[in-house]
Amino acid sequence: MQVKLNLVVGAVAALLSGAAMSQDLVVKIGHVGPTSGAIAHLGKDNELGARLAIEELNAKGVMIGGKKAKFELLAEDDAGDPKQGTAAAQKLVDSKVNGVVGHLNSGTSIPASKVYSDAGIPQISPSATNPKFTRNGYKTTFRVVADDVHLGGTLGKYSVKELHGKSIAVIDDRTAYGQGVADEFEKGVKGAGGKVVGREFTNDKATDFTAILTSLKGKKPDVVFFGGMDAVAGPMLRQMKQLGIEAKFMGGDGICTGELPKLAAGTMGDGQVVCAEAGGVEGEAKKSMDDFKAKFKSKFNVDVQIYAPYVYDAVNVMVAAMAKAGSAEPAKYLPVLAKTSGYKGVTGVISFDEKGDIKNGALTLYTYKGGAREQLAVVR
Ligand code: ABU
Repeated sequence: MQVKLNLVVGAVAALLSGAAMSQDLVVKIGHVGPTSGAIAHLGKDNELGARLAIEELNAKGVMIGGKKAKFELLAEDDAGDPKQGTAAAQKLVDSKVNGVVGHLNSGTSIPASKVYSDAGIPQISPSATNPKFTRNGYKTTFRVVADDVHLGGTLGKYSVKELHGKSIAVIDDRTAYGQGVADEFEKGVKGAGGKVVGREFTNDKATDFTAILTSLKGKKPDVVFFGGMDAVAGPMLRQMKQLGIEAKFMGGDGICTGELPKLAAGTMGDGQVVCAEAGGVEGEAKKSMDDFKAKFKSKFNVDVQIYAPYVYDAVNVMVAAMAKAGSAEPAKYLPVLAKTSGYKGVTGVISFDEKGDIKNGALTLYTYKGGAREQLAVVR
């Protein structure tokens, strides 16, 4: 008798748990960044931002259309390479993801945006800053950071007005990001009445800059701007020191990372480097960013490099739109995502304009002292 009763109880419990499971809604969020290669430290930083958001959302329990959502992260590595970027995008589309956060680089985010657009899948980049990313007319494309027109232009003006640069040299790595931000920097310099005395280029895998630095040294630059990433900027700083080039060194968000002092192997002078993150918070809003960084460190035992908080916000903005739309189906929540307005994230307030760009995006200017990044100013 007791055995029969146990069987019945077990069967009912199994049925109930099966019913509960069938009520759950599995929501797949794709993430893509370079988790291998020279800037793997930045790709991993971004991916951890996504992991943290997903873990918290699952722990909190989010209801979408009356069902409890179970979020799954599908993380892909594009190695910062445009071809691998589109392959990773297609893989995520084939896996029927509900949305994508990424990619990290402009050079991968731009070609991948067509793949997502063709599939009708929303994509939010947390860090791609080339303006072209949101200018292809795709309704699925969003970003939560300021673009290189703002970033490069502001740094160009800063080099003339604040650093009092008289002879400014520009180098870029010929990527979509590096060349684009360097072009905007140059426009900013000229707009502020400054003079660009030389322009050189390298590539994003180069390690020896002796020839271009020697050529620029002859022009006696007091500021050198580099459009590219920290993995190239670090060795470039080392070689500037070896060649006795005493200039200030500037760059965009690609060099403005926690890793830069290590990559430069102690050759950066205090205050020598000035760079900008394509976002930022000030005043009371700074606490949420600081709290995020402390939580990130305690969970993963590593410091935020730069864009993990923006990835975290991008995932949460996407999920907020799903919850509001009552559906994780891309076609249903996309119009709600596009209307995102006044979302309070750890990186500040997020509202999208008609192109999918963040409205009123901020920049944070930094320098480095004693091997640590130090905030100079937040500008809009
Ligand atoms: N924004 C700097 C790094 C990513 C990119 O735009 O390529």
